[in-house]
Amino acid sequence: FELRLHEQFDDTIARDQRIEPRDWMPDGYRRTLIRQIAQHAHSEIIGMQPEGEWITRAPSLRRKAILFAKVQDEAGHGLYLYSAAETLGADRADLTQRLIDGRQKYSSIFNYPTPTFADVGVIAWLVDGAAICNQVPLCRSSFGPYARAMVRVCKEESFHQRQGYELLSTMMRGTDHQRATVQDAVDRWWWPSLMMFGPPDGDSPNSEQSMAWRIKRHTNDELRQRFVDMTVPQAAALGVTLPDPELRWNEERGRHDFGTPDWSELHRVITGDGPCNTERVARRRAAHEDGAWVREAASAHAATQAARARE
Ligand code: FAQ
Repeated sequence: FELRLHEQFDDTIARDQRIEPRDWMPDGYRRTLIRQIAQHAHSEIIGMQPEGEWITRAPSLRRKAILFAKVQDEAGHGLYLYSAAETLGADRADLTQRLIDGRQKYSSIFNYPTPTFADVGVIAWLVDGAAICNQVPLCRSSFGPYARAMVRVCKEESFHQRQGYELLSTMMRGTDHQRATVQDAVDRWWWPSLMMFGPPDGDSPNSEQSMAWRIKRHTNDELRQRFVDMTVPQAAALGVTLPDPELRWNEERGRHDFGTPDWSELHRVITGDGPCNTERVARRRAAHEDGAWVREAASAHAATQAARARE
């Protein structure tokens, strides 16, 4: 019987149709999805911190309102993603506990500091830009709830990216100091943004199986290349330099050649030793502990409501 179910699953994948929560699926498929979706959700939630630090210091009410809305969108993305993980049988409280105990990962990119307001613009331009490159193909991911969550997330991230570009183009039309601040931020974020796509294909243990299951649609290196090709003309239009002496157009390939990120840095950041790992997780843990009374009150209220409904 299980063999028949497995055949049905393989057939659904081969016909490029969606697997839904009610459908039978191999344990490995479920585990891989819970891992990726949980890491993705954690990234959105931890990702509120680097930019969130600028909400009280944004230089105008307009910039403050925009930043508030962006950070709030990220909270929303985290919540859709935790809901998608719940459809696979994961428990949200358990996922949060795993994050704050350091047993589950989140994106390396959010372990870098944001010392200037230009970082806010560069995160939106490069980090949201990389997120869009990575996530647009996930709208066709084989698991229905994940793919559908990605549609709205990508739309909102397109707004984020454009506002970042607009912020940076305003600063680039400003003073020499503002231009230098933008360039400095680009220099710091460029390589970490390339690392967001994950290790190189030869070193990516999950890619082959995730591609076969059509969870992932492209390899890490394919998406990294796509991001470079998309970003180079945008950098030129802004008037900033990307800090890679090997970056050049390759006429034959019809793509850009670029240098190799420092993979030992990615490894260090993923394993907890990035510039802000301790601070980010400590802050998430403190927020979780500070919110305990809200969860208790909400559960007590729900229990009272349920008891009333039974009366
Ligand atoms: N950071 O075999 P692979 C955002 C881990 S966007 C940390 O290649 P896979 C929006 C990987 O999980 C950021 N860990 O793995 C936003 C695996 O770990 P495990 C989030 C990384 O899954 C913008 C191991 O290394 N986006 O939040 C990283 O096939 C602005 C081996 O790697 C997503 O999560 C990394 N960079 O490919 C928010 C997108 N790279 O558990 C706020 C969905 C790899 O086996 C502000 N995820 N690892 O020990 C994916 O597309 C994939 O999971 C990849 C990794 C491409 C990230």
